[in-house]
Amino acid sequence: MKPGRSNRRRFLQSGAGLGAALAAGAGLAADDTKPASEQPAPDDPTKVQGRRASAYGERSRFETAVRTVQEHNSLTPLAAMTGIITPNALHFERHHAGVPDIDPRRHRLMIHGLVDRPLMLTMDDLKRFPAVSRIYFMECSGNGSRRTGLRTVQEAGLTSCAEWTGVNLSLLLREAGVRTGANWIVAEGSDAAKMTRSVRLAKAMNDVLVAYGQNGEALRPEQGYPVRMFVPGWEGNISVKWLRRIKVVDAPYQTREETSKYTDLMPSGKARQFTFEMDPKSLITFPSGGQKLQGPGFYEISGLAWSGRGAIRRVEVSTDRGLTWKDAILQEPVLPLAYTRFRHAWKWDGSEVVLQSRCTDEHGDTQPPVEALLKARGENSTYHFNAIQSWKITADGNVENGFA
Ligand SMILES: Nc1nc2c(c(=O)[nH]1)N[C@H]1C(S)=C(S)[C@@H](COP(=O)(O)O)O[C@H]1N2
Ligand SMILES: [Mo]
Repeated sequence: MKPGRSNRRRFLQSGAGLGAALAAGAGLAADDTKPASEQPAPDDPTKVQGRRASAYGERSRFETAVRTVQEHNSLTPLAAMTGIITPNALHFERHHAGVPDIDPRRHRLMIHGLVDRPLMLTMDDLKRFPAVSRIYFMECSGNGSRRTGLRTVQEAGLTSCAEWTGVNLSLLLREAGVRTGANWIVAEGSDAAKMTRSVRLAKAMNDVLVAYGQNGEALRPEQGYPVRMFVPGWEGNISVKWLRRIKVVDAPYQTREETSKYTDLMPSGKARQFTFEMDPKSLITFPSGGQKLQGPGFYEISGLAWSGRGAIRRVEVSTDRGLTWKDAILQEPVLPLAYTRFRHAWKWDGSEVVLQSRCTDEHGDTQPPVEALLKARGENSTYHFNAIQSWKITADGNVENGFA
């Protein structure tokens, strides 16, 4: 028999199972004490007029994935994501002083310092410049730094990927006229944290965006409405939200966020500073911690890979705790500094296994095993944790932290 046919038969069998499940839910009576959103769906949707169009859309009431909200941040539910784009309502958040409430009509972006023509831009001014849209991941440098592994992939959800729209910072800097002697810029936010970070001029002139659009609509307030700086591939902290000022300067400003925070104390006792680029990282999102496999058989292992230095070239998957590795399929598009979705066909034999993924970027940089990373970085550094993650699947199908 052709493999295609046996697959088809298997799908038909599971289809029959699905039908049975639907039938079991059939005949649920409407309950007048509950709002419409809690009523059972009609047994036969072809027999009832659907609801009316709505002014601003919402997902199906049966979809329940949400961000994990913590004190100063929220985590994207990576296991529920399809493809490479994070919907705006589920983009991770990291706020040092909450989400400010900003009226875009009163917001200004000032560009000054070592420039010939200082600028004071309204949002309307900004939107008159030629715009660009590009897809980029973002990751907080503190993401997934639990050295003893993850219980769920959402614990490493301080990362998301979106299409960002705005003006190339290089264009604004050319408009202002950068003077000789300028080597860095300093960007400042208008939240109560007044987040301030220094960026090398070379990067600012290369691919940094002054972004006001996110996945086809205005930035969400959580992501920096009405305008943020977006620094592709670099640690999330540097993408200053609620951007109000860019000063062109000769040297970095040594702000709190680049001295006491966002530096990595190494075993030598010296700290690494300005560790801007995010290292290559991958996460298997299915199967992942907290999920349960319904018995042996075919599964598509799937996950996300990214690198702050360029495009992902290869993702390997191991189903035997790193003894052997196989190349996963990279789902198009494979874009630089964006998520790459990988997929790997796998047949689970029902025995206890440990799944791992390892990505390599276009420069040949790859992910280290946890032990190697800890040896190199020591005990005091927690940022930029990109070690290989492990998921253990127990014989009864439970997916757990595979750290050993
Ligand atoms: N003004 C301002 N910008 C900021 C922050 C902040 O608290 N204030 N947090 C930073 C950090 S630590 C990260 S990881 C990213 C998070 O961006 P997001 O909330 O859009 O995911 O924004 C950065 N930009
Ligand atoms: Mo961050």
